[in-house]
Amino acid sequence: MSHSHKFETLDVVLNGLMRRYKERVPDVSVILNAMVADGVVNNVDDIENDHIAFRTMGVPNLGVRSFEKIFLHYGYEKRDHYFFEGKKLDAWWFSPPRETDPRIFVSELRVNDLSEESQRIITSYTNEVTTDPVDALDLDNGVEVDAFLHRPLWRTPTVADYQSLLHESEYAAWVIYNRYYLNHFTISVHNLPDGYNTVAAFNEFLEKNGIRLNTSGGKIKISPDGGLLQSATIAEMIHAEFANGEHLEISGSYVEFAERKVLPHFQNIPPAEITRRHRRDGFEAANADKIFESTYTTQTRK
Ligand code: OOG
Ligand code: NI
Repeated sequence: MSHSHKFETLDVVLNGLMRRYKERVPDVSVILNAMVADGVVNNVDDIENDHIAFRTMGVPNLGVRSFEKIFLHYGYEKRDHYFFEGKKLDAWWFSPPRETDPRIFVSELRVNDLSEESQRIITSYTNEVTTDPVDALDLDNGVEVDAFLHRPLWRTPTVADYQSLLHESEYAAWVIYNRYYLNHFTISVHNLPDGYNTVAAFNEFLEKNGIRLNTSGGKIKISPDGGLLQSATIAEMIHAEFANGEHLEISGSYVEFAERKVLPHFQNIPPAEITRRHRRDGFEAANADKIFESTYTTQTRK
C-alpha cells in the first residue's frame, strides 16, 4: 500500500471521527464560530489539532493492544507510557506520520485492579468480543474503519450496570457506554495571534463565550518543566439510551486546549521558523490525571 493511499485513508478516519464528535459536542461549534467571529482565524481549517484521545477497556481482545493496530498501520509511532495509580489507568501517546496530523493519546482501564463486582459487570459485556475485532478489519478501507469506531462492540448497557460502575470508576462507566467515540480534540493555542496564544488568554476568551472549564487542579494544568500548559471544557451531557428503553443524561466528550512552549534549546530561532519539532512534545501525567476528570461528576455536577 502506497504512502499516499495510507494518508488518504487516515484522512477519511480522522474526518469521520471529527464529524461525529462535532455532532455530540455543541461546545465545539460555539468555540470555532467564536474564533472566526473574533478574527482569531480566517477559516476553521487553519486551527491546529494538537491531539485527539480515546479510552479503552484493558481486557483480552480489546484495550490499547488492539486499538493501536489501527493507527500504527497509518504510520503513527508508539511513544511514552503513563501510569495513573488512583484512577487505575495506563496510557500511551502516539506520534503522527505528518506534522499536520494530531498526536493520539490512548488510555486503558486496568480492569483486573477493580473490585470483583465491577470486573463481573465489565466482562459480562466485553466477553461478547471473542477475537480481536481490529484483526478482522481491512485497515486500508477508511470507510470500514470509520464505521468500526462508531459501532457497538458489546450490547447496550443497563442503567443499573452503568451506575454501579460509576460508583467505583467513572472512567469504566464512560467507556461501557461511549466506547471508541472521540473523547476530545485539542486546539493548539501557541500559533494563534497575540491575545489568544496562551492557555491563560484563551481561557478568558472561552469563559467570555460561556464555556465552562474543568477546575480540577486549577483551570490551567502546567507540566513541571513549564513547557506544556493545558485546559479543558467540562464534558457535555448526552441524552443516552440504555437497555430496556431506559434513558439517562450522562457525560459525553469535551474539548481541550494546549500551549506548547519553544524548547530552551531553540530559544534563538526566529518565530517565523518555529515548527512543531521546536516545541515541548508529548504529554504530562500530572496534567492528564486532572484532565481525565473533565467527564467526572465532580466536574459535570458543579
Ligand atoms: C484523557 C485525559 C488526558 C491529556 O492531554 O493529557 C489528556 C481522557 O480524558 O481520556 O487528554
Ligand atoms: Ni488531551
